[in-house]
Amino acid sequence: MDEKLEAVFWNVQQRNPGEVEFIQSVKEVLASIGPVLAKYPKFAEQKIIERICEPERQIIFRVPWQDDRGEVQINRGYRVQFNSALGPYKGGLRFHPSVNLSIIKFLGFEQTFKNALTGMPIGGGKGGSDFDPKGRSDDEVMRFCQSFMTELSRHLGEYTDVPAGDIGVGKREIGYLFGQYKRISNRYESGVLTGKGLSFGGALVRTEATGYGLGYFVREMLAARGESFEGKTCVVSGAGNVAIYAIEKVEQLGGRVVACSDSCGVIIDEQGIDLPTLKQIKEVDRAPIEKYTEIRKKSQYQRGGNLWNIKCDVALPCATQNELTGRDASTLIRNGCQVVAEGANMPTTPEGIKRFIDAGVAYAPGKAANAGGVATSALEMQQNASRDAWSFEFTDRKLAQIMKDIHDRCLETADEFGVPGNYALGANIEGFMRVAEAMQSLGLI
Ligand code: NDP
Ligand code: 2IT
Repeated sequence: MDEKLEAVFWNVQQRNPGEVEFIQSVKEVLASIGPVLAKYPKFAEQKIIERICEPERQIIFRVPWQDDRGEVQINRGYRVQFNSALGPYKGGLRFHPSVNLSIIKFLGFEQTFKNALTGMPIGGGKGGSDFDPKGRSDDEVMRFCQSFMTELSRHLGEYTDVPAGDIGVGKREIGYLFGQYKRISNRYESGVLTGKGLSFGGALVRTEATGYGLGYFVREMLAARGESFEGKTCVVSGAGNVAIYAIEKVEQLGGRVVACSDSCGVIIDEQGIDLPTLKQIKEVDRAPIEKYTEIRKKSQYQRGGNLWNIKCDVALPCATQNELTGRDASTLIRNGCQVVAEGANMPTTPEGIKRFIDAGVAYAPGKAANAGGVATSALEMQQNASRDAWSFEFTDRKLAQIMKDIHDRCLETADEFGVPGNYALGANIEGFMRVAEAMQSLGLI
């Protein structure tokens, strides 16, 4: 890392003790932008980098609610409004027992650059709670969402901060959250949340967007190597929103997904994952993936198994942060994997990334490869603002074009800075420059 950046990074570590994930994400970006400062020293002036590493606002609040037995439960809510140089804060809400300030800050930091890469007018933010929706009834989830939004609503607005889903937050939760916002504000402000149901201002393709976008991005990565999905074997971690629609798109584009996973285990189906079965189990029944083997008799289940041990050409981590380690990367490389693209945020550890890049594997970071979700959220905001509703095909074409543009910009920027083919550096540099340029124009903010 460049000396000036070392000093900034040291300061970030001192100011945010114990925030392991946040510090990891900052380090990854700062380690990439040395060449930008060499070429454009203006970005080191006025402490732009120091400012980018400090969230504009961090909100932490109590979320009291009552469970079905009448017992009072207390969770902690978060919203980190990271950077609004490019537009209103934009980014999802995560409900998962592992949520803490470090995780929300890393997600908000990443989101800032991701949103910049989309080229759309959205700043970066993230929020959530340590609430665990697993095993909770719909009524409990509703009561939790209502209490969460009762506080959060003070900080939102279509021109201020626009949340969406992430782990543990899908259409059901967004519905309850929107209902409570509407009730408190007495405004039908459609653009205040994205990922809404189609009956109350949602947009076609938003459900599929992150996974589909990932598929389009990988199609471009393969094309850049003179290849296509045809005949390629893929593995996808996770079995949630991102994973399911990544599998769907890979299959549509001619690839075969032979394995996926959830937090309990791995499913291997050599004939290709059967999507109707997977959707029924995870989207409708909200059940463990193990159930898949009851329906697809030739598939196998490995409780606690490691998905990255399965031979593949393309690996798509779509579950959670730091799920793919240096050792997993080595296994994938040894097994001939050529392309890795992140549907999740920061799923590959720093050691894993290093091994992929050193081995010449085409590696795309989440902030580029999974940007289709938030980009389609921005399309939903566009439709809400104009009270319009676009067709699936029209929106999907826009999504595919956005992903191609992000892919091409990453490669062009990597070329410009002398690291051809390095998507990670290309994405970090391009995202950083867009945010930094806007911050510079806006004065000392
Ligand atoms: P979901 O809640 O729909 O699915 C998450 C999946 O990952 C589940 O299958 C879950 O298993 C599995 N998982 C395994 N280990 C963990 C763990 N330790 N913590 C949480 N989940 C785990 O979430 P999404 O598909 O929406 O999100 C997946 C990833 O994609 C996240 O990193 C998210 O930040 C990122 N992302 C999401 C976008 C979106 O639009 N939704 C956009 C861009 C990125 P189980 O079923 O057992 O819970
Ligand atoms: O990580 C992400 O980009 C998301 N969870 C989606 C955010 C959004 O506002 O659509």
